[in-house]
Amino acid sequence: MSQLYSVPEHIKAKAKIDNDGYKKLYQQSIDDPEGFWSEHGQRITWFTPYTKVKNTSFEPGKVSVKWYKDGTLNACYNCVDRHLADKADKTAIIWEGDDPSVDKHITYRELHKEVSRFANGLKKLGIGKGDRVAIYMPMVPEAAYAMLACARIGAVHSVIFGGFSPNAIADRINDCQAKAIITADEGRRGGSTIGLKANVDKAIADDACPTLEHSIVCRVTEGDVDWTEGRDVWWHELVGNVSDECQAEVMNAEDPLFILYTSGSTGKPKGVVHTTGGYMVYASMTHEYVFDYQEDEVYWCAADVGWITGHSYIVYGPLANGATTLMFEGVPTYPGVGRIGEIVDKHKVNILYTAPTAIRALMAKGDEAAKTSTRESLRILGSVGEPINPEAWEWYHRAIGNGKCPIMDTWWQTENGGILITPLPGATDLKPGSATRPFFGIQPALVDSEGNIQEGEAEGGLVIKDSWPGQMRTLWGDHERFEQTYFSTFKGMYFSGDGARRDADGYYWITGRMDDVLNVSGHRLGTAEIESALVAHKSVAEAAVVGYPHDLKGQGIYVYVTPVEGVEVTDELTKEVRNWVRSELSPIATPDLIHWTTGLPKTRSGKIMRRILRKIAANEYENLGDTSTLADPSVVDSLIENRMNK
Ligand code: 6R9
Repeated sequence: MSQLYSVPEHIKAKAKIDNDGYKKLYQQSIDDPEGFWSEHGQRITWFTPYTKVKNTSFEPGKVSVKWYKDGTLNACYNCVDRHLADKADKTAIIWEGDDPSVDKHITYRELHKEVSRFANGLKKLGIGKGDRVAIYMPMVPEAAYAMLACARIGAVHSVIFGGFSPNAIADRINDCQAKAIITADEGRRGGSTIGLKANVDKAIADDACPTLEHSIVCRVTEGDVDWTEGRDVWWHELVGNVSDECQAEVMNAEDPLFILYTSGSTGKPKGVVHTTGGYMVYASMTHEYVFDYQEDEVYWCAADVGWITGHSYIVYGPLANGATTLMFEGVPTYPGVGRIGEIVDKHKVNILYTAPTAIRALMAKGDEAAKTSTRESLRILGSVGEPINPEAWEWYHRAIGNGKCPIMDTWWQTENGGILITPLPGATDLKPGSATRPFFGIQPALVDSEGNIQEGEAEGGLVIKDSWPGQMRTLWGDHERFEQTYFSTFKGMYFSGDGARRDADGYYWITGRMDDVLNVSGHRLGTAEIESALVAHKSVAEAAVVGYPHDLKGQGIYVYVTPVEGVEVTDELTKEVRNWVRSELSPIATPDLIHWTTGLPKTRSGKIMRRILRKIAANEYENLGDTSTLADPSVVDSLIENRMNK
């Protein structure tokens, strides 16, 4: 039995919701979703009020998700303009540079000016409502300005994580037919620079992205860049002589706000589409309640804007709530392992939301990470991205939170728009490793392989039985794949792809992905994507990729490859293949272990038996299951014999 951490008195005293409050509101949200979301939709400022609230169906063949469908609003207006009346001089964004001596405070008034100017700049280039704009930026305030400026003029942004390589950039631009990309000369991270514009140049060279007309470049490091006249334009020149005023476009609640690509179990990344009204309601409401955000607190989500966590909990949620949100350019371990705590002390951070992978990296250094700071300002901690193991949870609680800050272990996905399963600071007693209970309006269930709902204490596939406002609406340009991916495994329910267990108290424990998706340091990667990068190498004939338990990364990438006939396998080649994946896809997809083999375990119909490969990678040789259907069972023995060491 793990220890139970009850709600600390000092948290309870201030909290917006206690346990009775949670139970009452939750019940109301399930008994009367229409009434509940009609009331809470009011937290957003609407240009035209909605009369419709929930129009959703999970019915096979007719999956459709619409919320507030006759309301109109603008997401940027909600994040910026509506705070000018009473919070113009409040800090909206605290930006902390990679270099610890550099930071910047941006007020809501300044944010309004910067965003409006850039929005006018975009308009000058002929970008408008409905156009898609890719954003490939480092963690600088301009990344947030760019997102908000798109939202202001009704353009649909698609942020591409700054760690992706040229091929991945090109795929994403082409899938959504982006008209422009916003990038920077270079980004800074952990004391080094990354040539972002150079990556974009490579991605779009030779007319590889035919829809792309403009590349807008923000000057960040002043590093040298190549320049293509007519296509490339400097951000600062674009906004050189534009007005500070830009009317926010009137958008329908169901107009797309952004597309964000994420990995699935098949090769091609999926363009997850989020729309405006429901997303804003859900992002802002979860931000307020999950972190018990109180006026004048400093809130820091240490994610990257390239991921959904950055969208919902650095930009849209906190800014919609008029909060002060901290944006950090660097990494938790630079210049030293104490950086997170130092930033907390420097800016008096009250709420810190980060990922287990960062926590484990600091924990690996003993208590070094806590030595250079007091972190006395901290009140609430958060965790997201992967299961947090109880040891890391306890360490985070003790060493970072000084034993007094409750940890919100938040489970959710790109597809969900916002947090689905989570404690609330003033309401939930905590169990290390459990994401605990559903947020308002969320009906999780556990199903067996036939889709039968399991009651009470149980384990199974984690599904959500009904819609919530922040849910994705479709996959860009492929509604059929959307239905197929999320609603066909268990008919009439949204299937998350994760497995979970529910204990006797009704608490949920996420057990991890049930499909071919890896979670490496909190980054989602499809094994198929890595495999297609591998087989694109001239010496690789066939590849199979699986995850294995990794102390720091959560999951490591274990690669089985067969060489092309006649190719000699050398250390040099292994290195080359590893670097190839880095540059073809992304450094985050770098294989940890590369296992050359002359054969892969296949069924007689030619399917690779990944179940076996996963077991071998995890060093679990007993219980390999039935290998009798293999075309050549001897392959397994040879794989075991040559298993790569950790
Ligand atoms: C927000 C985000 C989603 C996948 C998800 C699950 C894993 C996220 C978790 C968690 C256990 C948590 N995941 N939070 N697992 N406990 N608190 O991370 O979105 O990048 O789409 O990843 O991450 O496996 O399915 P995304």
